[in-house]
Amino acid sequence: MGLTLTEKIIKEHLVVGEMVRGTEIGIRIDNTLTQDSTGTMAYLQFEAMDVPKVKTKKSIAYIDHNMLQTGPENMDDHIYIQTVAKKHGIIFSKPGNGICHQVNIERFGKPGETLLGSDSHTPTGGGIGMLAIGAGGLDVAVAMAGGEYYITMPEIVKVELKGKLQPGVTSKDIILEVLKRFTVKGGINRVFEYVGEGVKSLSVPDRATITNMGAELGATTSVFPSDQETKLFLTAQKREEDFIPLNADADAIYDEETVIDLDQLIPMAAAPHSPDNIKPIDELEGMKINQVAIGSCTNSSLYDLMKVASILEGNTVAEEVSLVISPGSKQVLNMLAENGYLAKMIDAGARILECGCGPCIGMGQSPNTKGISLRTFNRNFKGRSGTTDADVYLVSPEVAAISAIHGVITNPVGKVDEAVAGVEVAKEFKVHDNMFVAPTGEEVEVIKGPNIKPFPKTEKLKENIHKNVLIVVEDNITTDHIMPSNAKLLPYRSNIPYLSDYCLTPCDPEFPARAKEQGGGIIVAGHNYGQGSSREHAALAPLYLGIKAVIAKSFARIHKNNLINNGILPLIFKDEKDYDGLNLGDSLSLDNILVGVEAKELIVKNETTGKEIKVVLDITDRQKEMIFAGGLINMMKENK
Ligand code: MIC
Ligand code: SF4
Repeated sequence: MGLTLTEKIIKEHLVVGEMVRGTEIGIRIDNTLTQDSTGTMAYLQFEAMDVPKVKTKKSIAYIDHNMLQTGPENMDDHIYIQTVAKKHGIIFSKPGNGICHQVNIERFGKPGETLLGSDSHTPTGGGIGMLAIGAGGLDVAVAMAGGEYYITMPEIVKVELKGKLQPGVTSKDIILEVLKRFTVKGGINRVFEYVGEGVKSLSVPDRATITNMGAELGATTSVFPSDQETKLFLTAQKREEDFIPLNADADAIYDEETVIDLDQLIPMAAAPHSPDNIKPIDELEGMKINQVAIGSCTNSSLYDLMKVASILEGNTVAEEVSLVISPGSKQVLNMLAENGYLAKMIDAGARILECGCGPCIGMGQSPNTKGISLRTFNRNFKGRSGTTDADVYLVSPEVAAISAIHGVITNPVGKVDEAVAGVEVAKEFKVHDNMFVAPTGEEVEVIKGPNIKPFPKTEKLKENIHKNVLIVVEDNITTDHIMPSNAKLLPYRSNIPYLSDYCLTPCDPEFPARAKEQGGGIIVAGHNYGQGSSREHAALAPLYLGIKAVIAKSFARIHKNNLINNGILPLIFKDEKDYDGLNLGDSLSLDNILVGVEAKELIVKNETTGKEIKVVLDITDRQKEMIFAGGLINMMKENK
């Protein structure tokens, strides 16, 4: 029986378990990446493991999120990461070098290898044929220390691409189509594997847009074959030696198949406030816009930005529109400067930002009150832009650029064909790796500024929990709700006590105060709780506030792992209807917890209503041990 590409890479890296769908497997991690806003916690945890040098092939620490530096906190974090990286054998990518996923695919991505990153968009690496997975910082720290990474052996979805995209339609529209079909929770414990004739016509940057935004499906990852296009890209990056051909066997067996006819695809947008709220551009055409933001790890490659520049050339951004462009990397910006495309953008009236995440994570450029913002990014959760009542539409660079000129949402088909016709992926990239700092092996003093506070400690699981319901939230609550990030909060990613005062405030501003007053409690949630980012802070802040358990209809993969890693019980309603019976302030009793966790089924008594409900723990035996120990670090200490 043939193997899928995913199975082939997993087989090469399998350390624990067998490739049986739904069972837990441990895989060897070749490479890791961190970024600054999850990195400080990851490195504090790595330091606690007492491992002198990382054991991976390559580990890279990027600075790309917190770059506004409105106070000393950001740069304190950068210096901590730079010094800790140098000490432990980690390559440091200086601020300004670019967004981790864009730079990683340019300079380090290697077909057939594994990559674990403390950022949910790490699957971008699947565009170059890697098995690239996002995780919490602690899991990345363990991988840097040589430990395997555990996942549920995923189901594998075959996405067959037929035909060829029409001018004005892009790879962004392919992933929007996949999101329309599968939704933001359709990818949990699944890998999306792209195959078929249509793959050949997609360049590596096109593919990376798709694998990047595959994160929005909740998928473990997405992957493309490594073929002639991959070889061309690696050769152009002067890394031809990193190429190996890789694809699925012709008789590989998939768990589900879907076919996308590229010829039929049309430009689309993800409408507010979810990446799966897909609408055809035609339906939105003519809507007045206030802002256009082009960039992010989804669409900031040289190829994308040259198309944008070509559309803008000779035009002027509409009077009432602010257009901001953030190039994905120093390589991209440098080449745009050299080939004159940067001048075309500036001339049209674009505001050029530095290479980084910027507006994607609300680090500046928040839209106006009730503003309409068109973004080439991957997430449009309510409030993520920094403006609570703004409406954010996610679109391709083509839609963004043409709409910026017209001042209204505009279908690019027939309007940009000529402009973008000549734009191709570079045959030779400008390679000058001078913003990477290599670890030298010398003695390094790790510098921790006053903003860097220790991560909260966890304790062994207790026999009973008697606590109140502190909040009841609906389906698809994101980690942006649980631990909001914006220009005001991102500087405090190393300071959990400070951040905890903002925990879940987009859902209920009183939550942190209530949690503190009652000495902790229980969160009740709907489906897909914790979707979105990998930020461990969405578990660490509740931990700090004394949250003992979350009872939900279902959980997103990374967030569930982060809860378990920190000793918080991720309980699932056995009967979903019981969600309706729990209300804010209800007093809950969980008794005989140790026995219940062992059996992976517990009884929750609602002392307020007198009703008993059943909840289950969908965890592996390894995770059970972690829950008993009160989290991963405690478990590691116990097993020493
Ligand atoms: C995001 O896009 O939400 C982030 C910011 O990159 C996060 C990481 C973080 O919260 O620091 C992610 O995607 O994991
Ligand atoms: Fe940065 Fe946005 Fe990408 Fe997250 S999604 S890594 S914030 S550019």
